[in-house]
Amino acid sequence: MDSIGSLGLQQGEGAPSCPQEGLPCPSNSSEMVQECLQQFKVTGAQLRQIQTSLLGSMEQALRGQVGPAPAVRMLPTYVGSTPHGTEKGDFVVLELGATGASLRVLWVTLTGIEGHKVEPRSQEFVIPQEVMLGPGQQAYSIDVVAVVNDTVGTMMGCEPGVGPCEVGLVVDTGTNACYMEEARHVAVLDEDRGRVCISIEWGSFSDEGALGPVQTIFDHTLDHESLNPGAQRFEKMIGGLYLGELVRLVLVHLAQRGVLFGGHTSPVLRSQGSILLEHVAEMEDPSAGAARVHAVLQDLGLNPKASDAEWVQCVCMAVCTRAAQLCAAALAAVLSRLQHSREQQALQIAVATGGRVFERHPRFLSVLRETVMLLAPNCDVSFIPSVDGGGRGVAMVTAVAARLAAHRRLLEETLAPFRLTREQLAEVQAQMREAMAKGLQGEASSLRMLPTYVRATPDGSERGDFLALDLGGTNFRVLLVRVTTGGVQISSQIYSIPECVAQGSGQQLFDHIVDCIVDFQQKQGLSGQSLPLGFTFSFPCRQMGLDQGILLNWTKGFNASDCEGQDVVCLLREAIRRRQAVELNVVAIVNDTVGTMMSCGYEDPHCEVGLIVGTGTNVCYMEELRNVASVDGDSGQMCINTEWGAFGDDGSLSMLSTRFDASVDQASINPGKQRFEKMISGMYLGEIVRHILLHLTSLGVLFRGQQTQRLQTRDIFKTKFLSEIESDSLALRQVRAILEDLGLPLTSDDALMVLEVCQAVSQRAAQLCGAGVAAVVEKIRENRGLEELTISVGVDGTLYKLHPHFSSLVAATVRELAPRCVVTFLQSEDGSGKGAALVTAVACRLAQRTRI
Ligand code: 0WK
Ligand code: BGC
Repeated sequence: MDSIGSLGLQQGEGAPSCPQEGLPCPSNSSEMVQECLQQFKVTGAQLRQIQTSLLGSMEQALRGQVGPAPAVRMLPTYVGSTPHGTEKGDFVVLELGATGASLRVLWVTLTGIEGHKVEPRSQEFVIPQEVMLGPGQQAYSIDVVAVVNDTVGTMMGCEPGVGPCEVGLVVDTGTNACYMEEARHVAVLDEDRGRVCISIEWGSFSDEGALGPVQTIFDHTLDHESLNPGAQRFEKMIGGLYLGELVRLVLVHLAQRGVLFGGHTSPVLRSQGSILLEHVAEMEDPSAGAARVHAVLQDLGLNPKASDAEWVQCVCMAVCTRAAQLCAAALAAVLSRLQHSREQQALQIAVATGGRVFERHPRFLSVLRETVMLLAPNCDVSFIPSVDGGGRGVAMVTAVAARLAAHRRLLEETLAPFRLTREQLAEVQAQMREAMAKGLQGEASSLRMLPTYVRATPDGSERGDFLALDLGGTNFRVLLVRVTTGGVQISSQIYSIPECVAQGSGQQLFDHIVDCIVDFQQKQGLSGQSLPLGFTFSFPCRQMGLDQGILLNWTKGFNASDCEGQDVVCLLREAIRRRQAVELNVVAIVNDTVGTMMSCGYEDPHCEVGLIVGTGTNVCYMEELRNVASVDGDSGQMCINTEWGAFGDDGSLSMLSTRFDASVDQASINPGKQRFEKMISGMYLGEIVRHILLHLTSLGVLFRGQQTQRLQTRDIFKTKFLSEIESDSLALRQVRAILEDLGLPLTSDDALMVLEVCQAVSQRAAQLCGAGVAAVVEKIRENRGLEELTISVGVDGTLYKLHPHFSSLVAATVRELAPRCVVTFLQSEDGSGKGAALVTAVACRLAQRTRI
């Protein structure tokens, strides 16, 4: 028999049904109370079911899935960051309905100085009933910057020092929580990076399957009699507005069964809402003692016996314990969601708590904490009471929004020079064409357009075993290349060139090279054999023949003495001579661009351009001999090594050069040289990013303005970090991990901005590279007077190969600037060592033919 139902308490009237004289005996009384209290007991399994069901609803709502209305709303709040502690300013905050029918106006001053807090000044205004229930519109002119849910204000009001508060939990009149979700998981938001605060609105959670078993007759009565029957069912089991009412309904129920207060109720006790949260908190407060309970019950017009007071305390405890446990189950669902969205098994997080239930109720937080530890054992949760409810938090939301906007503006200003327009890229293309033409004619030009004496790409008839050296990239390699009818077999060995050797004496460098060759020959069982050798030497050389190349200047961190102006082949041969008992036949010296073109040309005869974007950058291509003033002959072609790395050394790129490029150039071992290379290649992009990060830190935009020793360290920000950070598959958390390994004290906002800096720097590099390739292929098309040119470009280099977007950005820029050229980019598999061997093979074939 459902007593509460049949009593029809709609009007809030509670007439006693059981006759006084028929009062149950004490033992039955306690059973009847126990039976009542039992209804509020929630099992671990039930709490887990609520946790799972709520998590399911949260994820369904995040996916924006239609279908049975998700029980929770998951509302994006557009708060994309938590406080840094650098926020400052004066803010007016309006707080509506925090404590029922009131409006609080606050003046909040944020100093931006850690630990230095200015107490907000505030005033509370009661909202007249007619306004509360009135039309709700009153005309005032205030520049509203942010409208914030109290959970968000609570989360944002957290002292930054205690570690990022990324969950806001309010149990006040009502209850709700918010948390920082990965933006890419929020379907309604078209964002794939960063975070956004989501207001869960879990008050409306009402999954019958999960909640049904823990709802009591009192919950149903309360809901039935509420202003919004059927709605906010979860809130009505937790919120401060309802705890007192639940207790009241239980007390009326027990009183009418003669179990409490001698079977008597009172008009006050029968009045809806007569028991407030404060009453419950007081009556339950062990320090208050029975006397206080008596006093409260007497205020309710009751005449309690000692046992009544104890039972009433038990009822209060039962109702509030359940509320705290249900709240814990919901919070555990949020923690599980955070573990999911951050792919973190173990989660350490701070939860900001706010609301009168936390402030007033003696045990709510401890029951909540214990239950969360049971339901989310892998989460290390610290609960941070919000200092002044939402006020400071709301000001913080506005301040953070203002900080983000200001930082965004400064970031855009800093990166604007890296965002090249089509016009600027077309200008680079035109400038490069002009420099190419001048270089070919031997006129002053930053492009030296060096003849390579490679007149043809392989025709597949090459055969034999060749040694090849590959110097100038990330690795120095010695290779054995076997060219047979079945194709090309390569075995190679990587050797290091220590910085002290690369920047030591030329003799030391070439002796080191010969040592490596000898070591390789021994390992390959080639000792004593004098195989034809092709030398990929990736530095600007003026060649007078295939096996003669004068080093014009070192680049890429090499600076060995007594080499510039020398014939590199001679330097190698002298080193071979110094190392007795070694015989090597140096046949050809080629640039790595040429080696790459030849290597790819062996597979694709359309390959007539070689491009390197690695430690350095450069391009070569097959030019019509008639256009090469420094080489006799008007027919046929010759491969030209443009040495475009030096493009702009005459100042023609100054319109694009930024203060960061200037810093990198000044700190390099060849200031003023290789300006184009220093905007594009792997040796420099990391340094450009580092200088930008230093600048943004000095503006307070990054790392809370804290300059770190690590970031001041040259070359600490490797270019490979750009490729890693920009990889689409990397969640922001992994970006943070890379930066944390660098000892940078960063927030997720910082990680997002570092990502944008990397994107801007690598995009400019790829576009400039694309503008250069467009100039070269357009030159070839015009050379051949073609309407449309189909051509392949052989490419090598770590940056081009490993960066997630570089190659597609280069191709897109070429399509944009050379629409009449159909360009295929072929990534070289075997490096230019194979190309050097093929050049040697062609030379040997041609030499043999002349000998016959
Ligand atoms: C691999 C080639 C080598 C070239 C290098 C450039 O075999 O000749 O110098 O690519 O790329 P890096 O190693 O500088 O990234
Ligand atoms: C060198 C070129 C080389 C390029 C790519 C530049 O620094 O000057 O000769 O082709 O790097 O390795």
